[in-house]
Amino acid sequence: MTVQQNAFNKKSLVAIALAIVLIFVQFSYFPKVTSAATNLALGKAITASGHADVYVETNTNDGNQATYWESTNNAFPQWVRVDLGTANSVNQVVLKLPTGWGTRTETLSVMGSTNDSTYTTLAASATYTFNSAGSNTVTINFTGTSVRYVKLNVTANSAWPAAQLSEFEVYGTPISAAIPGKVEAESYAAMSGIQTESTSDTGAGLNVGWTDTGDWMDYAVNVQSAGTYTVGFRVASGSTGSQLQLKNAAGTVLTTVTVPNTAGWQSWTTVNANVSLAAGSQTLRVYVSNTGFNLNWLNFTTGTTPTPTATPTPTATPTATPTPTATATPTATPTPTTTPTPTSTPTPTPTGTPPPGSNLALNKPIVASS
Ligand SMILES: [Ca+2]
Ligand SMILES: [Ca+2]
Ligand SMILES: [Ca+2]
Repeated sequence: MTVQQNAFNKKSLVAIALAIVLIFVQFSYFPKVTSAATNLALGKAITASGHADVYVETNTNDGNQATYWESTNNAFPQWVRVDLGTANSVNQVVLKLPTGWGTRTETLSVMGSTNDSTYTTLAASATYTFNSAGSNTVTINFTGTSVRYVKLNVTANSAWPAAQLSEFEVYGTPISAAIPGKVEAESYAAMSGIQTESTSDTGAGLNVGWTDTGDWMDYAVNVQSAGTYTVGFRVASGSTGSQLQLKNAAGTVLTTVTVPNTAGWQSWTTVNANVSLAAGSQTLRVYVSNTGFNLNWLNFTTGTTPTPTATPTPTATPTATPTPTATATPTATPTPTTTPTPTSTPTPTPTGTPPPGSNLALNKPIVASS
C-alpha cells in the first residue's frame, strides 16, 4: 500500500514535471506579443481637411484615446492623412473615439499612396459602429499594400455633422531601409517620446525633435553585408552636451556621439561615427542618452572615416620666450678726425766739438755745383 502510493506519487511528480517542461517549451516557440504590433502612425506628420475649435488632427496620433480630432462642421466629406515617412506594407488601421462617448457610426474609406498624389483604395467606403462594447474602437483589415501616406475619407457621422477620431492607428510591416543608404529620422518604425516637424535643412521634409533623455526611435534596416560603416548623423542643437547612441536590437551600444551646439535648432551639421553592423534585416535604435537635439537623417556609407572625435589633445605649445626687442644700437658718434699733428722738424742738435777721428763734414752746411 505504502509502496504503491510512493510509486504513484513519483509517477505523478514526473508527469507534472514533464507537463511544466512542455508548457515552457511551447511558450518559448511563440513570438513575443509585445513586439508584434507597432502603430506606424504614432507621432508622424498628420494633416486634415480642417478642424473645429481646438480639436486638431495631431490629436489622432498622440497615443491618447482621450484627445480627439473633430473636422470642420457641416462640410462633409472631410479627411485626415498621415505621412509614415517611408513606404511600409500596411494592412490594418485601428480607429478610436474617447471611451466615455455614446454609440455612433461613421462612414469612411481608407486610401493609400506612395506619393500623396495618386491614391488607391485600401478599404472601400463602409459604415463602422463605435460603441462602449467595442471600447469605441474599430479595426479595419485589408490586403497588405506598400504605401507611405494613409488617408481616411469621412462622409458621415450619426452623432455630429463632422468627422471625429481620437486615434488613427496604422499597422503593417515596416519596409526595411537599405544600408548602405540614407534613413530619414522621421521614418522610424516605432518611437518613444519624440515628435516630428518641418525642417529647413537642405532637402526639406521632416526632422525629429523633442528629444529628452530616454527617448528613442527604432528603424527597420537591411544591411547589405557585415562590416564597418560610417554613419553620418544630421543634427542641429541649441544646447550643449547633447548626446545620442546607436544601438542594435540586442541593446548593445554601437556608438556614442556627442552632438555639438550648432547655435540653432535648424542649424544643421553632420557628425560622423564608425559602426560595425551584422548583415541582414534588423532594427537599429537611436537612443537619446542626453537631451536636446534635432535629427534629420542618418546616412550609412561603407568603410570608415577618420573619427573626428579623436581630436588629439593638443600638446601645450610652449610659450615662446619673447625675443627681446633689439635695443637700437646707438649710432656711433663719429669720432672727429683729429688733425694730424704736424711732425715737428727736429731741431738740429748743435754740434759740439766732434770727438777725434769722427767725420767732420757730418751735418755741416753743404753746397754743390748743381
Ligand atoms: Ca488622441
Ligand atoms: Ca520627448
Ligand atoms: Ca528628414
